[in-house]
Amino acid sequence: MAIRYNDLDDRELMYGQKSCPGCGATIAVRLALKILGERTFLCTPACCVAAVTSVYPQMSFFVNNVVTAFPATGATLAGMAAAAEMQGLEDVTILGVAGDGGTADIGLQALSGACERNDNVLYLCYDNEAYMNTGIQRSSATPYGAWTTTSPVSEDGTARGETRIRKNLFDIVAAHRVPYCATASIAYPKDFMEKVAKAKNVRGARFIHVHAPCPTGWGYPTEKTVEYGRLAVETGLWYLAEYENGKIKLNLRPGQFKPVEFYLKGQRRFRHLNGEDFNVIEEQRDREWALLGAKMKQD
Ligand SMILES: Cc1ncc(C[n+]2csc(CCOP(=O)(O)OP(=O)(O)O)c2C)c(N)n1
Ligand code: SF4
Ligand SMILES: [Mg+2]
Repeated sequence: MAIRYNDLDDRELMYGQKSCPGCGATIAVRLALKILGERTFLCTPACCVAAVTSVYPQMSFFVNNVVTAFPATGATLAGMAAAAEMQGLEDVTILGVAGDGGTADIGLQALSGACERNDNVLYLCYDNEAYMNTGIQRSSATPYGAWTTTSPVSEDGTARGETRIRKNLFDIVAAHRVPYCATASIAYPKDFMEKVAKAKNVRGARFIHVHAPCPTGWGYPTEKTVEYGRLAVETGLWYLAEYENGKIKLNLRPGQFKPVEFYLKGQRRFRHLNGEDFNVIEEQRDREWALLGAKMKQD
C-alpha cells in the first residue's frame, strides 16, 4: 500500500525513551506508530521496548500502553479487541509490540490463540534475536552460531554458540491462515511502513515480524544498525515476504546473495566462527530459501 510520506504526522508518538543508541527495536515502534497514529491502543509484555518506555512513573508513549505479563500479549490483545468492539470503537488499532522471546517462546500459545480466533489485532514482533532486556540470553529466534550468555563460546572450542536453527515465525503464523502476515526489516523502512499501513486496514489477526538489529547484544558500533539490517537481507539470512489471501509473496529478490561473512564478521556474537561455520550457515540459508520457493509454488 503506497504511503504519502508528506502526509505523515510530524508528531512523535514515542518520545523520550531510554533505549541504547542505535536500537533497532525502537526504530520499528516509532515507524509503526507514525503510520498507525494516535487511535492506537498498545500492549507490550516484559521486553526492552516496555523497559525503555513504560516504567512507572515515566511513559514515553503518547498512546495508552498496557504492560502485560511476558507470555500474555496475544491474550491481552484479544481482551482489548473485545473491549473495543463492545464500545463500538471502529477506528482504532489494537497493537501488540513484543520481542522474539515473548513471541517465539513464552508468548507463542497466546499468539496462536489470537490467530486461530482471528481476533481483530495487529501483533508486531521485533526480533533482536535474543532476550536482550535481561542480559542477552538465547531465544528460539537466536541464529545458529551466535554467542549469548546461555549459548556460550569456550576457549577450548567445545562450546561454539547457538547450536540450533532458529524457528521460522512467519511460517508458523501463516500456517494459522491469518488474513495478513509479513516479515520486514527496520533497514527497509518504506517496505516496513507500507506493510504496517496495509495491516492497519485489514480486519482480523495480523502479524508483522520485523528484524531489529541490537548493537548491545550483537556487538557492533551503534551507527551500524541499518547497515547490519541491510546485510542480513543482502546475504539472504533474512527475507522480506508477505502472506495474504492464502498466498506467499516475496517483496525483494536480492539476486545473488552476498557472502554471509559480510554480515557475520563485524559482530562480536559471531567472532568465533570460521569458514566451515560460514559454509554451514550458507547451506541452512539455501535450504530455507528452497522451502520458501516451494511454498510460493504450492500456494
Ligand atoms: C514469566 C516470566 N519469565 C521471565 C521474565 C523475565 N524477562 C523479562 S523480559 C525477558 C526477555 C525478553 O526477551 P524478548 O521478548 O526477546 O525481548 P527483548 O528483551 O529482547 O526486547 C525475560 C526473560 C518475566 N518477566 N516473566
Ligand atoms: S539491548 Fe538492544 S534491543 Fe534492548 S534497548 Fe538496547 S539496543 Fe535496543
Ligand atoms: Mg529479543
